[in-house]
Amino acid sequence: MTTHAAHAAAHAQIPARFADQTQMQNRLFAELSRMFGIEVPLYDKSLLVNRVCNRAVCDLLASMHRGFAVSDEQLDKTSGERHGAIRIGRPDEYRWIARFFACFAMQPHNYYDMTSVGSKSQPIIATAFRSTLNPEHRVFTSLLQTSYFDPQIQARIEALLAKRQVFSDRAKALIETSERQGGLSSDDAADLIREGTGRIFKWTGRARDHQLYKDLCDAGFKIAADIACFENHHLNHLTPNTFCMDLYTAAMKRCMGEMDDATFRARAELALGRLLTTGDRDFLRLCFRHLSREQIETFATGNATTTDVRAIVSSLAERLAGTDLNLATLEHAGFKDFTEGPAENTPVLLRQDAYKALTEPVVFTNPDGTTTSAVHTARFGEIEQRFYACTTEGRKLYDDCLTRADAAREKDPSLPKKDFAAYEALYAAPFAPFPKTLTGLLESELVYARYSPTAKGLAAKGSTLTTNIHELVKLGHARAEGLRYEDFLPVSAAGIFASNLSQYGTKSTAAVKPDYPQSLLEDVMGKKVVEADKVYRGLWAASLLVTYAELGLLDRLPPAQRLRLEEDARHSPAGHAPALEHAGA
Ligand code: OOG
Ligand code: NI
Repeated sequence: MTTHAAHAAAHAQIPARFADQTQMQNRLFAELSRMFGIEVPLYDKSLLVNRVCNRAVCDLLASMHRGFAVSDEQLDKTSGERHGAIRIGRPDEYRWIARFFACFAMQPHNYYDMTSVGSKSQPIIATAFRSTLNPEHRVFTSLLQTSYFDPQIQARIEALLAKRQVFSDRAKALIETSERQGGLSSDDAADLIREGTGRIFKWTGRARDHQLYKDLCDAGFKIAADIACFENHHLNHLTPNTFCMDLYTAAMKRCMGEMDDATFRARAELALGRLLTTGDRDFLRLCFRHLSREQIETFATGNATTTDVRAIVSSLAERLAGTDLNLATLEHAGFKDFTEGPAENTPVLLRQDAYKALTEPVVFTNPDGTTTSAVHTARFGEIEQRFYACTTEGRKLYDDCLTRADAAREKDPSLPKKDFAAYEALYAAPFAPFPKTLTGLLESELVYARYSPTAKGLAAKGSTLTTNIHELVKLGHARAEGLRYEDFLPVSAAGIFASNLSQYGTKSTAAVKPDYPQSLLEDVMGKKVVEADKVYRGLWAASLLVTYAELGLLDRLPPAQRLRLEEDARHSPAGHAPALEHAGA
């Protein structure tokens, strides 16, 4: 299937007798979150911490923007976004997983070759399943590459993996039904979701072959042990979104007993205080996608001050001191010392942080029928905050800045704990080339936006002559909405594998490390990977063409520029291609 056809299929009209696939997706992730909350009490509590922090952010935003209000119900909905991570052992299992997610309108986006990220490399290739447009949920899905290892280890891993059946016959039948009919009845949809939470993604606390597990871990192949010795594709983590990363991480450290009340208040006042400048209309649009740009423009500017910040932090601090949020009483391995991704003041791509992997009891059944009680450390508690999607130039700049920031951090890894302010300044310095506002980022062409004409622009149609989009925005004839980054970052992901395996990387022990091209994973799935960058660029280009057309400026565009935009717009998801004929071209 071509990328285009894949989009068309993903957005094809589903007949009403079938369950809506987006609703199925929301249901699946709500149920997975419930399942994970029961499996891991610390995760459940971390959701509560996130909720009270997000509420605090909303309270501040409400005093900054008159008319802005988020009900508890809406907050729960907005905070329901999740990304999961699973690790698959066999290619045939991976194909079933791809087919399973397709039932929920989730398609593979981007290819991540984790075997070639330097010293952090893992024997893993991956893609992320998500909806192409407005995704709320994603699953980073890894496939173990046994050819990364020497033939002996490879054979032992494959022999053990060959003995499991993760998908029940019922699950397979439901997936086939969905493919044949083009959807599932609501009863069948509920059954398929139950297959997910009751079996496919469930943590059972049972594993197989303790000798192999030990041999793999001792040899440094912890990721292979995490995959091969278990009975199914248990969730490694299920990550919610925060509106304010630094507020959340401080709150978690406070609740987990790593930070005293005074330090928490200072940290929280700093984080929320920064929102007084950064929490503008663009920020509202980024966090609250149920609000349209037009609705947001009706909000009047409030007069929030640091006094409001202090009051909000004060009641948040009291809430966190509640006995129900005393997470120090739960067994845990602490919170990470620093956040992955761009510096706090640079709103691009995504920032991620986590409480470290928990050590959980596991009972192994051995080949001779005996059992061994042991522990396994892999599942951890990630959090993320998403910002703007970068252009190719933006991404290159990000990668450069990150390399320098990482190097600066590695010179003194204890700095975040010793002197947080000094650490923040050190880490932010390499990101200085990035403008810090959406307008600045767009004018430097480092991020993507979706443009549209304003009423003022339409009224002035014919009188403006510039085709410079930034000029048009300044004149108030067009508006921009930053496109949110919906994917993952290979270097951050490598850091995540590293931190939850407490191991930097896994070296290949094959005679010659094989290459792992994208086509390998596409052959496994029997479908193409959607190139997310082309989609962001397509949405950007299509919106520009419509804007120019509606403002009567299309004919003024230099022909080469117009041709390039039309070329790029072809990758805009189906149903969102510019309707130029109707737009007065
Ligand atoms: C997946 C690591 C990638 C992320 O957020 O980048 C990931 C894993 O640990 O299995 O989840
Ligand atoms: Ni993750």
